This record gives sequence, C-alpha cells and structure tokens, in this order.
Amino acid sequence: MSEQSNATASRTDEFIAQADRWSAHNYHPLDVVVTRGEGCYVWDVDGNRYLDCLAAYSAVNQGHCHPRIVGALTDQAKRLTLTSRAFHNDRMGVFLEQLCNTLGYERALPMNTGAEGVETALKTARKWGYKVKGVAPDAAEIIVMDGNFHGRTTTIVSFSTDEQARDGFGPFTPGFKVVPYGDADAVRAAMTPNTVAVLVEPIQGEGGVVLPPNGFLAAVAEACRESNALFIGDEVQTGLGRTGKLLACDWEDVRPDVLILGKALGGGVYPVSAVLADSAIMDVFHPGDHGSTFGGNPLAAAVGAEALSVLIDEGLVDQARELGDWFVEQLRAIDSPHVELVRGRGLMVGVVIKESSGPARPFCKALKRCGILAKETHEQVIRFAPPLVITREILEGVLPDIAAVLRGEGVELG
Ligand code: IF1
Repeated sequence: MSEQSNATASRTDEFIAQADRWSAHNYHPLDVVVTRGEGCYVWDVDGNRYLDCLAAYSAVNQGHCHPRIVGALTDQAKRLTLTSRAFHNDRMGVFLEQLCNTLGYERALPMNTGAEGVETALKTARKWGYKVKGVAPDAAEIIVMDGNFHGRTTTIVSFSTDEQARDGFGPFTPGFKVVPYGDADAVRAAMTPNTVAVLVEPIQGEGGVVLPPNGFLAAVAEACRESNALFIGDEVQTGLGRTGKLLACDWEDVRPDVLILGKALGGGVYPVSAVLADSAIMDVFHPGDHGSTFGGNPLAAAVGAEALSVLIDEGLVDQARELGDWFVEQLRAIDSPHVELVRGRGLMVGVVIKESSGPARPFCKALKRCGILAKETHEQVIRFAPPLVITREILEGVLPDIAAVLRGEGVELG
C-alpha cells in the first residue's frame, strides 16, 4: 500500500496552524493542504498527489481547473465581470436559454450558492401558493424530509433534523412539516389545503448517500399533483450527471415543478446556482420581488454556459452511470469485516462502516495516506464521489488500496 511521505509534515503543519489561528473553527478538515488541482487529482503543498474522491461535494463534476471552463472564466473576466441586475448584460440570457433548453424548462432565476437556490425555490413555492393556489396569507406549508440537507441559512436549518445544524440558531422560520424520507404515504398524510410544496433531495447526500425506495419520487410527484402542490427537486448535489442521469429525478422519470441546481453548474470555478420552472410558476415574480447582487452576473453566466457544455460534450453523464455501476460492483466484491454495505447511484457512492468497527473517519485517514481523499458523512459512511472525468483505469489503479483500507489495513479503528 503506497504511503504519502511524512516529509509533508512541516509545510502542511504550518498552513494548518495558520488556518487554525485565523479562521473560525466551523470545519474539521482532514490534515491535507491542497495547492493545485487538475482533472480528478489534487496536490498538497509538498507535492503529494491525491485522487479527489469528494469533488468538493459534487461541485467539481467536470474535474479541477477544466481548461475550457477556466478559459471561459478568464476570457470573460477580461471583458466584464459584474453589472448588477440594474442593467442587462450580454451573457445572462444566452446562459439561461441554454440552461432552460438543456433541462427542459421555460424559465430560470439565476442565483449563486445552493442555499440561495433553495431559499429562492421556497419563496417561489410560497408566492405561488398565495398568488395562484389561493392559500391564505402566511399559512403556506412546505413538507420536507427527515435527514434533509439543503444548506445553512437560518430558514433552511429551521427545518433541519440535525440538532447540531440548529443548535444556537433559533428562533426558526415556521411553515415546515417533516416526514420520514422515503415514505410517500407520510407525504400524502401530511398534505393539507395549505400545502404549497414538497422539498426533496432525490438522494440524501449528507444524510449518508441514502437512496429512497424505488418509486418514492414518482409517488411524491403524484401526491403533489393530487394536492395541487409543487414538487421541488433539490438537485444541487445529485444533479448535472452525478448519479448517472442528467438529474437524479430522471431515474424515476419525475420532472420537478421547481428544480434547484448549483455546485457543478459553476464548473468548479465560480458559484452558480439557479431555480428552473415553467412560466405558470415563475411568473409569480415581478420586478423587485427577489434578487441578488451577483445573481446572473456575466462571469457566472459565461462559466455556467461552458460548465454545461463540457458536461454534455464530454459525455460525463453516461460515463458516470457506466463507471458508477462498475465501481459499486467492485466495492461490493471486497471481502471486509468492517463494511456494512455499499450503496449509491452513478458516481455518488457511500460505503457504510459497521458501528462495531468504529467511525468512518479513521478509514478516510488511511485512504489519505494512500493518496485518496474521501470524506466521511454522518459518522459511519465513507462517501466516494470523484469528478465525473475519472476513468476506469484510474479507479482500477486505486481499488487495491481501497480494498486494503476497507479490510482495516493501516486503519486505527476507533
Ligand atoms: C458545507 C454537506 C453536502 C446540498 C444540497 C443545497 C446545498 C447543499 C443537496 C447548499 C450543499 C454542501 C455544503 C457544504 C458541504 C456540502 C454537503 F455536507 F454540507 F451536506 F454536499 F452533503 N442542497 N452541500 O448538498 O449549497 O449553499 O453550500 O452552495 O456546508 O460544508 P451551498
């Protein structure tokens, strides 16, 4: 099993100490200091190369520093970067037409981060509820899932079921009902005349790469149709090829009424998010209702357009499906006393470590020593979500190390 040289300690330690001194302690990163990225690899400050199996939580689907996307960024950065929406620019309309035609929607509202996209979708649903469905003022209800992760704003954590995400951030925004993820009957039972939407991740990423039962998404979509409520699909992490389809909802032929995209829409170089819907919904917005200083800026639009083009031109969606199927099969074939199960779709894969073997983090630390960066989620799950540009040869090359680690080699079991 290959080991990273321990000569990395000094410079790595220096950078970590500096970050520790000056940054708020709102993260607990692995002890690696990345200084360069290319394709599915990153290098640390001492020249050690790592296979990136996190891809910035699916924001780097097209690979690190993709030349076409960096080119679009730098070319546009030399022309025009930001105008605010007080004026038009010559990039936003071009990007939104491409985005809407690629995803099959009539309109899009451009924002920046995923959380802003989620907040925009919530406001869209509430506004539609009042102005179109006829729900009484301030009575709108939105159904969300247990184990959800939709971002970190106060309203979003208002409906989080993760205590740490909520601790110390109240009072919370009302109007949300939590039901068990995967339980379409519970969704139906939670519907009232005031329900304006159901917000769902097609696969729960942070929840531990949790797939719902087959048919759940279609059943929720049907319940929404029956109750005249909007299906909001949060595809910030699962969208844009990650699960082997353009959208994870495509696996059940479900078309969200309101679609949220982010992360990889920015091609790993710039924050780009958007909410997509048809005019009957999106036209609830009138000038001055909602916006953002950076939303739809020409730099974001140029990057977003190229990020989408690369995804399609390089066939990354089909590649994620084919490679993901093979990768999951290989992981399931590993004989390990520590692995509970392997689950996932496309290149969104979770390896669940048995409680008796302790948390997943020591396995991630051992993987790092082998030159593989993977992140644990929810204590017991190792998430493998490399850039979609990864190849079967690269995965074949690291499988022996992954197998050795999953068998416990070099792992300080917790
Ligand atoms: C962190 C988690 C993943 C998301 C979905 C909206 C957002 C996210 C389905 C908000 C963002 C990020 C946030 C980032 C780590 C990462 C994450 F671990 F936090 F939960 F991916 F699973 N919807 N997820 O996954 O998008 O505002 O961040 O652009 O907060 O550390 P954002």
